[in-house]
Amino acid sequence: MALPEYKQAFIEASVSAGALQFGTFTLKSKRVSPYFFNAGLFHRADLLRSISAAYAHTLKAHGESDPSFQFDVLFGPAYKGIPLAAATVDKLADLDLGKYGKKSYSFNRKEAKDHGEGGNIVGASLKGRKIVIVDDVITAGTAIREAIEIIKKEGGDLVGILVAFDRLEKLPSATDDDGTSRPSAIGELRKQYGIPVLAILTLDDVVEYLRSLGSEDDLKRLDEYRAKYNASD
Ligand code: OMP
Repeated sequence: MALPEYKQAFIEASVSAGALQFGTFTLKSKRVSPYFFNAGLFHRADLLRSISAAYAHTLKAHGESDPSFQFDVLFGPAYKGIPLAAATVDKLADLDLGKYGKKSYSFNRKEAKDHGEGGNIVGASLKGRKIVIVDDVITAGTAIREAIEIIKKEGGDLVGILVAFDRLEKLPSATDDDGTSRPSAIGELRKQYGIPVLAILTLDDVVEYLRSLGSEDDLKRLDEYRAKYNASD
């Protein structure tokens, strides 16, 4: 099946930005991965525009498939989520000003502030509002769970999660690379919170891309990694 145009454009932008890298990388979860997705590299204007367009189209498409899905605020966890949430809300307004023109973004401070406006949230207040988290990557789900805690503490109503890249990996455990199958980080979030967890790209898209390039070595290393960490659902 052909990929939607925005997805194809996003894969091409990821490659051109060098955001999709192959090699040996130690992840936050201590897993040693043969690839890494670095959303921090979308800093050039044309690349930022391509990632924000892909986020915005993903959200819009979900809203069209489920008209009951409504949100007020895109929350970008510090630091990497901050420009992503701001650029995405701007892009949504470009897509449909009537529908998205009054949506907001906000983010957390990493350090508490006790002067000026005070508080740990910059941008829209989360209290009583419907919130979508916009972040870069989900591996074991730790970063997203931290963001969820912030939203809870601020009295926000979490209605969805949107990431650029879902690595389709399983939840962490004490013996993380024991090869046993466990549920996916994203699947558990969906189940636990009963909300949509949306991704522009997943590992499956990368595998497809490598196949189209005929990169057998990278594919083999990815297969070995998947045998250890891929989720069972
Ligand atoms: P978890 O907290 O394990 O879900 O890891 C997600 C975070 O790891 C992301 O917010 C990134 O900071 C970082 N990361 C990437 O940016 N790209 C990757 O391909 C993998 C990771 C990672 O360390 O797992």
